[in-house]
Amino acid sequence: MVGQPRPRKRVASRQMTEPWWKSAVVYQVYPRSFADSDGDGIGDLTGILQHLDHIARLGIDVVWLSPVYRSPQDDNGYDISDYRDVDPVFGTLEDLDTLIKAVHERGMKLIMDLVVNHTSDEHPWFLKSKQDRHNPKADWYFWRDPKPGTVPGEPGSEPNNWGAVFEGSAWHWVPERGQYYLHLFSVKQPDLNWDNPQVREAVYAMMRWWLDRGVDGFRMDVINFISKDPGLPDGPMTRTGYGDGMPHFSYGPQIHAYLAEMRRSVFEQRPGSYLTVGEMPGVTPQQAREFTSRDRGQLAMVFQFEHVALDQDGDKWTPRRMTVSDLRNTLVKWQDALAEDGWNSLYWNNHDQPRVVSRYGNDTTYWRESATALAGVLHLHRGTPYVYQGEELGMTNVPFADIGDFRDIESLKRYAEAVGHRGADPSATLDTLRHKSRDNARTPMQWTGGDGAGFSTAEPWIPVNPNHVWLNAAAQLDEPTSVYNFYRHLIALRHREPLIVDGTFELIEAPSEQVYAFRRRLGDERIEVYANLSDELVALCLPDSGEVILANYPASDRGRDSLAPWEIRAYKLDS
Ligand code: TEU
Repeated sequence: MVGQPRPRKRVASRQMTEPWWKSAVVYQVYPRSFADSDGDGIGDLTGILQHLDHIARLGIDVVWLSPVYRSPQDDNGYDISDYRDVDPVFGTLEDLDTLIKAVHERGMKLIMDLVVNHTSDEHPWFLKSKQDRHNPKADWYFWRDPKPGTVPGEPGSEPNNWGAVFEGSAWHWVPERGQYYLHLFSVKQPDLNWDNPQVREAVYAMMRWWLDRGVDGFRMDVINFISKDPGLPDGPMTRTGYGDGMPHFSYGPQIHAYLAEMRRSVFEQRPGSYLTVGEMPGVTPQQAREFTSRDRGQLAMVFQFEHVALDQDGDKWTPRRMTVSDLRNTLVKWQDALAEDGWNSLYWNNHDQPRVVSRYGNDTTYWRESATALAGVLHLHRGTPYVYQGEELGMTNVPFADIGDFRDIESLKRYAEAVGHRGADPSATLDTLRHKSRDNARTPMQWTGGDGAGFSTAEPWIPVNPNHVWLNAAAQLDEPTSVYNFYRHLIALRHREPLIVDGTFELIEAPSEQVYAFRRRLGDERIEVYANLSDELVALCLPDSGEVILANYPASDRGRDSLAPWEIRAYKLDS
């Protein structure tokens, strides 16, 4: 399926004054689940190459590749044992060079995932570090003695009370050293000690090496966790029986210093302009503005989490009803906070989030309408939109049959902890996983309605969603009203209308709680967006002039004084 390279022209005038990434749309590929070229049931780099035209045809500017580095795959590649090589499961370094070249030939850019809060416990740095307390890498990770007066290695002797994201304590005992090491995620993901200048320089050198290889930037995994409060104090107790360390590492004392140093050591030396997006759980609008401000320029943008936490109460396993007002208030707050300075990223989905059409939309009766309405709302905001593989088809959550269908370390640990240790009801626990498991995002990309969804000729590493028989790329490419063509139209619109990139944002007060309406304005032009985010028809007055530039219902069905369930309409008007 590799076609001829298709160099594309871009609006040149504005790009001279703005960084290019402000008018870009990014597509995230999760390589394990995108396309399997060699029939082992696992996606790979050649599979991505073979389907690159799917991404190019959508109008995408940047491909973000989730990790393909050498890795024991404890957390599907977010546990890296060699930053300068490709894991054999995905191919070779040459395959990656070929992919980078093919991406560039199509007028697109490629950014890599940078996972440097932690390495794998199989990384040579860690293997060295754990040997004893005096080796040259002894201080490259967080090593601490057991709590005084306790039995080393026994529960209760951990250096502090922090829990790990993937269950249990954040500390692991290593008899060789007679010490614990810190792992905020799995036990196979030890945290790097960024307070050691050698660690920082090793990371920067690796980043320069990738830029030399031709990559155009980085998505930086939990980059706000790299600076920890010295002393690593206990955190407030949570329902898990462990303390929450977030207050002591999510915005640590050196975070600005380290990101500024990274900017100087890696990016400022070069003539190009790079897309850097920092994944930052817990980041506030004010902090995001500091990280992305024009003056500091530490990062191009950050991924915040507030709008994807509205259906949970504290932790992700405790559900709460999301309301349209919550969603609107959150999105508006972020638009306002970064209006004058800084820049937003815009996303519904990624490899960690359940599918948005199942989560905030209606994936049965109004599947197409809600998938397109949510897409339209997001893409017409100010910021850089991200599309996660399959989102452009309206892919849904997955009816996982039992725990044997899940693969994600987080889901498996959660189940073992809840059912195995706490005696929770297995079927209730499974139900929570069906709603919130990261595996919802990780089932194979649905290319066709055939066996294996066109993803693989072998049995895929994780089951295919049964709805691939009707929900797939082949069924949507030539169907004008498909979710895919709606995304294509949205991306083209952004590239055509400077006001979607640069225009100001303001909320339009709507008569119904279920309607989200907003205005974008630039010079004497404006766009008004009206979206009904509910299953009910709502009455409201819509503009009686202007051009409808976006709609998900046919013209013949559009009323002037109402919006049908999940209807979205955008008007272009002269002020
Ligand atoms: O995720 C960081 C993170 O804190 C969360 O998104 C987390 O994975 C999820 O919400 C748990 O409920 C990043 C990566 O995106 C994720 O895939 C990795 O597992 C994690 O870091 C560790 O590298």
